[in-house]
Amino acid sequence: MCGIVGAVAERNITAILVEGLKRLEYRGYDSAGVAVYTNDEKLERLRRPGKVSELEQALAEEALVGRLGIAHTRWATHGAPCERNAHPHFSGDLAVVHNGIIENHEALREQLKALGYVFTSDTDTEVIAHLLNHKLKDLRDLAVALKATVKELHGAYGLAVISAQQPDRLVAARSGSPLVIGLGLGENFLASDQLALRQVTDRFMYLEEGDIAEIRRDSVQIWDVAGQAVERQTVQYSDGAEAADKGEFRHYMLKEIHEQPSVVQRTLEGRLSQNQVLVQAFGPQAAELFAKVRNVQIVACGTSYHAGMVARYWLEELAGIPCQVEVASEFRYRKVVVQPDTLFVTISQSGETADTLAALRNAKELGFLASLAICNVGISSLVRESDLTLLTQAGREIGVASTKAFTTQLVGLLLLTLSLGQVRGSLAAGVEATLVEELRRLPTRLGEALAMDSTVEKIAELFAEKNHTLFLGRGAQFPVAMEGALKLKEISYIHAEAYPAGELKHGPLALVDNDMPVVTVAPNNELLEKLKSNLQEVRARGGELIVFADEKAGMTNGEGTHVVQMPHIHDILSPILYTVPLQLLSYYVAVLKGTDVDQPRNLAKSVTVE
Ligand code: HGA
Repeated sequence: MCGIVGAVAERNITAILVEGLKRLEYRGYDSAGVAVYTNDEKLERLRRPGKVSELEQALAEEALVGRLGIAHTRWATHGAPCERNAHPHFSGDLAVVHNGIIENHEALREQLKALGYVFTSDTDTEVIAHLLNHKLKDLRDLAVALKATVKELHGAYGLAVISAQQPDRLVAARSGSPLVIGLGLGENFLASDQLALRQVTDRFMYLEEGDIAEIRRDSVQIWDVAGQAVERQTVQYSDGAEAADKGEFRHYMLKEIHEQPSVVQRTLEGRLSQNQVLVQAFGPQAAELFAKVRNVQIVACGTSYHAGMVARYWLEELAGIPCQVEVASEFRYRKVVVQPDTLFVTISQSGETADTLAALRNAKELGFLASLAICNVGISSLVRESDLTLLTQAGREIGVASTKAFTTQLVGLLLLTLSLGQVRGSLAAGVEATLVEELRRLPTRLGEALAMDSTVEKIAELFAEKNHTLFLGRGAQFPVAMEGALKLKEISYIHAEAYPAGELKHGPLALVDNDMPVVTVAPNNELLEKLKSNLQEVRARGGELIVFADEKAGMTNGEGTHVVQMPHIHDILSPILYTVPLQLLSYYVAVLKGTDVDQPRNLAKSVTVE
């Protein structure tokens, strides 16, 4: 996703802007640009496709020196990645950088053309520049004109604007795409992520949804969505409060489990409109390609494979698209028959997973319609080599056992499902709007699930002396059970197996006795009654049950049955929520067993060998 950096100061700000862009490089981008109000009192810009280092090289040859500027790394959604489409976009003597998607850009473009504006890019962003320019003619003040402009924008945006007419300020607007103001002494900054500004300040003010800000060298003024002047709290970071710090947590894994509400929120940012998923979030070609998709083939390894298995239930149920999921190490060596118009989807945290990458390379020879990577690292091989990308925003994951990467992958896959359903017209009316609303509430639900931390810690004691465990789930909870079993194996070294609950009597029931705890996830769906019968089968054989059940499922503690009540959630999103207690369970069992939680034996974080 793209990055924004801005500065208003007494000193030359170009190097600060470039350094800020470099710090955002890890998010992935395809071009970079900077606009500066120079000491010659002119608004000038430089843009380059490719890396920030290429922009830096261009600046070394053609210096832009000034005290006010904005800069951007673009990840194209509208228009190819090239210099002409790179930000900043100009209209007269104002410059705009934008993160997000303007859905009504076509209608606005027509209106603005009729007013005589000439477009020089294919981006949705350029309409913002011209619309603002138009509003400024009457309204004169940059912040006032920006307020009027955003009223006409549908979609998601984080915006930064400068103008040669008012060169003492930069103005910004946030809706669906984050922005933070960095506070300095006699200078102030703006960025889409505070990481970009850590070299110049440790004091930050986060803009809230709908906020407009006017940032001058020695003042910051903010108006909320209703146009009221507001104060936003200043947050000070002490040194060492970086992502690579465990903070208050004993292990990275626990910290990363607890980060899930915020990283899920970040993964959604800029990708939802009022009631729809913004399809272009997958890339400029996404809408056109998605319209042709008739099948989906997902290929991944380990935890990412489990995410793919959940997605299969979603894609077939919601989008009506047949979907196959396979582990990459099998897929790459198999003679595969490819159905016409199949989208090839890879999932990988690092984007360097050797088997997944090899499968993608093979797939290019096999006649797939297009390839899509769901990945956490924007500069990875998988992203570079795929036609379309959705970057999860999990941030750096240090614990070897994946947690926040998994839940953000699930969010990405649900966005994919809704996008495919939307473009192909196969989603039932109202379903997308409901699920978009539920996705917005998901970070809060995840917070509620995390509040059960100490309950799960107690339950973990049941496992301390055990050597084997069964995980059961039905429907989309079956892959969740698989992921729960994998987590327990990875970090506690307890043997764990996952089964679809209906398979119990076809074999694994023979293993059940009072030495084999059985873990089950039980959302309140149409499979609940069937699941309850399966649990009776376990109890009848003396098996101890640990059930994570919807608060409305009517399940209570009994002899040998430990029920943990989960907050109620829409059935489609339940795999994401029910993952959390299983992560906590494996974590606390591992702590009790005294294993090396963050670096379990024999495992590596990024599996770059076959
Ligand atoms: N829609 C704009 C900005 C894209 C963006 O936010 N990417 O993450 C464009 O295509 O230029």
